[in-house]
Amino acid sequence: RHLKTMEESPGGPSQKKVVAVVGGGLVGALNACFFAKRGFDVELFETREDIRQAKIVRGRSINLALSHRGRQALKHVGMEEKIVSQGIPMHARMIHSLNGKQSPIPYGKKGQYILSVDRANLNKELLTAAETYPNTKLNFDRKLQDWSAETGLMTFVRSDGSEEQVEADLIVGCDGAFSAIRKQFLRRSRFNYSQTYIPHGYMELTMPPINGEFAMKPNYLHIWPRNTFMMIALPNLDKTFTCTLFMPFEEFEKITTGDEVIEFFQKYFPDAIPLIGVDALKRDYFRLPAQAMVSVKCSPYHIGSKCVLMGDAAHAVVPFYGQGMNAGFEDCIVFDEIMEQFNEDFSAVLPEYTRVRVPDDHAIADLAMYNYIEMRAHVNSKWFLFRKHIDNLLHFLMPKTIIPLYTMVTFTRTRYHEAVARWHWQDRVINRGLLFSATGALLGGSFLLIKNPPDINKLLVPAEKMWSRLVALRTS
Ligand code: FAD
Ligand code: EGU
Repeated sequence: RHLKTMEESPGGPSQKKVVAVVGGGLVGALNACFFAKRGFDVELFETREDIRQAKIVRGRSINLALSHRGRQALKHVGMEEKIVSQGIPMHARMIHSLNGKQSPIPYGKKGQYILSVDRANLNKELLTAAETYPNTKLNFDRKLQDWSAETGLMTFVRSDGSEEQVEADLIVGCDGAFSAIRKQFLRRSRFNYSQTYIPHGYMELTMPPINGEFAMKPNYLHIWPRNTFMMIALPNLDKTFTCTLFMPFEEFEKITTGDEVIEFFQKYFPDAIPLIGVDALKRDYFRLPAQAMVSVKCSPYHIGSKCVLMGDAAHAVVPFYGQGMNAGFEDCIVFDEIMEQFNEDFSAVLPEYTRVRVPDDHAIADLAMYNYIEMRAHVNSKWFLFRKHIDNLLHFLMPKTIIPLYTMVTFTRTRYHEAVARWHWQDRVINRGLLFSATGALLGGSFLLIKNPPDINKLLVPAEKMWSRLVALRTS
């Protein structure tokens, strides 16, 4: 089948419209399934060669945490079971302290877990699923160079330098954080756009299996929280772990020799050295430069009834909530629900999509950035454990009133902006509770002290001790 243009498909009553999905990454491939399921003629365009045929795939991050929102989207196109069966459940985080101690903190109740999934595998499965619809065509080696918001005409270039012009009824921009589709939005009036690079970069390192088994406990998201420095490890199906080291670029640049790498790991992640291997660590650290992380917010997400942005093209978030892909997948459900509601009338669907989705995507972008700042500022392993235990305790005491923020984000489809609002509300409830208890304690304590005054010297020493303990908690 060749590419349809407007002239060739006059759009009679039985003629379905042509939807061009630009970008065949995670969100583009999933979106192709959503539109194909609705019966549209779907044309997907992707810069790269077909990753299912490519020998080496070098993309961003090898594995991802898939949670409820992402799973729900997969379920809509009948892909949930397949993907889940190829993922590794992570029931808890495993916090690695500097002294090598490991402490698990469950994500929730017994059945609540997130999954570690292989990005390349997920992408391949979604492309294959899209291709099984007879009304979908995948076009690889097609890089969108430019398009016109006036005519809707897109220009693609191929690796041999040839150009191709394509027209569609709807253009869906799923071409990632540096979206070429978005460029035309930027030229228009009343388009809001912000982009922020954070000072941190990331680098991926591998922990191979030991005697054919995982080097660490597999069903956990392993975390080494060290304030400015942080490492996270997710399990892979081949029994390796992929470790992601997060650190300011200027710190990456300070390390220039293999010995300095080992010295650095000795200081901050000593327990990881034998698991990665001294030689592998020295080699892999210099294999690729550290990668940048960007946060992008914009609005509106659409131009007329012609074009809409989804996934990272609409909202790149920093990876400190494990929600980038999950939010992009949820975009697809939200769009689909609005398509249902407005009878697939693009001129009504697109503005409604912007109206509904922008506040939620902006909320998750803000949350991820907030968590980045919070972790960098003062999250060491003790503080992380302490905070999560407090969260869990309050939830245990008042299960209906206090729900941890990450629970709403990770295990429900509570709209992101509502989760944030609820979180602020809960904070006020907790603070009032604390104020109330403190007032009670103060009044009660004063009463007791007046009744039987203690020896002041006995009190001072414990108070000093308590202070040094609190300081240790914040800084060690
Ligand atoms: P992309 O995956 O970037 O895909 C865009 C596609 O468009 C690519 O295939 C690209 O080749 C193609 N393309 C680009 N330009 C053009 C063009 N001009 N013409 C045609 N095609 C084009 N998210 C989670 O949910 N959980 C996690 O645990 C998680 N961890 C992460 C860890 C790190 C270190 C990073 C950086 C991100 C993480 N994310 C995570 C976020 C996640 O990777 C992204 O949100 C997700 O990949 C977005 O998918 P996408 O399809 O919108 O964009
Ligand atoms: C970062 C990089 C722990 C994969 C945020 C938690 C992440 C992931 C957390 C990466 C953290 C941070 C949450 C999940 C997840 C936690 C979460 C972060 C997956 C608040 C492949 N984060 N990530 N929060 O709660 O909600 O365990 O690269 F260290 S999964 Cl930064 Cl749930």
